[in-house]
Amino acid sequence: MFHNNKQISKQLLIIISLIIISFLVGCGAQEEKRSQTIDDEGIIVGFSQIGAESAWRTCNTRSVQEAAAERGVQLVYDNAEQKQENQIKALRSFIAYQVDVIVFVPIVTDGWDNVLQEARDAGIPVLVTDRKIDVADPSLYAGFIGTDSLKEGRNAGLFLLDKFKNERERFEKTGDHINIVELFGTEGSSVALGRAEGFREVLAGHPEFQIVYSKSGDFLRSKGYELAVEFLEMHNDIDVIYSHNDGMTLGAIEAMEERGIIPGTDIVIVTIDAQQAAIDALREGKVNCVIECNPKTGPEIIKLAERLAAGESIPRLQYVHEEVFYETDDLSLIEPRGY
Ligand code: GZL
Ligand code: ZN
Repeated sequence: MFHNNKQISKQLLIIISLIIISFLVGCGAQEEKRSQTIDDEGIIVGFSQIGAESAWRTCNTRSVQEAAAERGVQLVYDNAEQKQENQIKALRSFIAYQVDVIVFVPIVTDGWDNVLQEARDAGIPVLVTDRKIDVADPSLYAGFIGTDSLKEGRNAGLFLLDKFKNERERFEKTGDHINIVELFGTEGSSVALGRAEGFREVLAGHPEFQIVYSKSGDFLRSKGYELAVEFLEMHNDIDVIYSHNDGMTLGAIEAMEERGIIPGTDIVIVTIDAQQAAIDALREGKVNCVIECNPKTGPEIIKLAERLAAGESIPRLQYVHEEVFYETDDLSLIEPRGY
């Protein structure tokens, strides 16, 4: 009897171990299949976008979405509706979801250290795009790709130096300044800070220029209109409007025209982004200089994300190509802008 029992338990042991082995092998195969399907389906990228505050922004979002679709990259997109706390929540959800790469447009420069530390602890590389960040440990993100806002600001200043090159003597005789209004972008954003800094740097050696009004319109057309109503009440001797984006410029033009002020003639206007409506205004003589800020960075961004997902390193700092359009150019040569 005992012998039989022993025999049965031996057979039973063999059967159970066969079941366990087949399960493990199956599971392994299962594991293999799952990683196979991820490879087939492409990498997963968490994309945290600021919002949809301007034509530039919506074009930038479209560019990333289209590039991801073309490359078979799964994009988990979040629109933060202009709130940093929403971006931080989005990054945390990407970490929980274990995306392969995080791509984000930091609305402002500060406040990202903790969440980027969490991404690093989770082993998820981070690509910063469009706007820059200030973090104590720069190794918390892999690199930046975007536009050079300092250069955009300098180009705005250089245009004014040329436009008003004969005004220096008048100023020295009469002390009568060239009065500038600045429509500032989002407070604390690297692009507004860069555009302001580059502009002031170029005008520094030219006391004939003075900035008599500078306020944030948050890159919004509606706020550009409101600020124009205010500064046109406050000043009747404005010579220039320097606007950090076309959206705010278009709002200001509306307020000027309501008051019979001729944009581009009574007041010189320099604006940044180069969305179609600004090029149209340049052609109509309503603005005098349009500085391009290139939103179509999607293909570059996705390629960099794929390199990060493959464990490669990427350039720390990458600027995309940008033009400047002047009233004196042959404006018929400008291609349709697509935003
Ligand atoms: C610039 C980008 C700015 C645009 C605005 O790189 O961050 O934000 O100039 C947009 O139109 O809202
Ligand atoms: Zn000068």
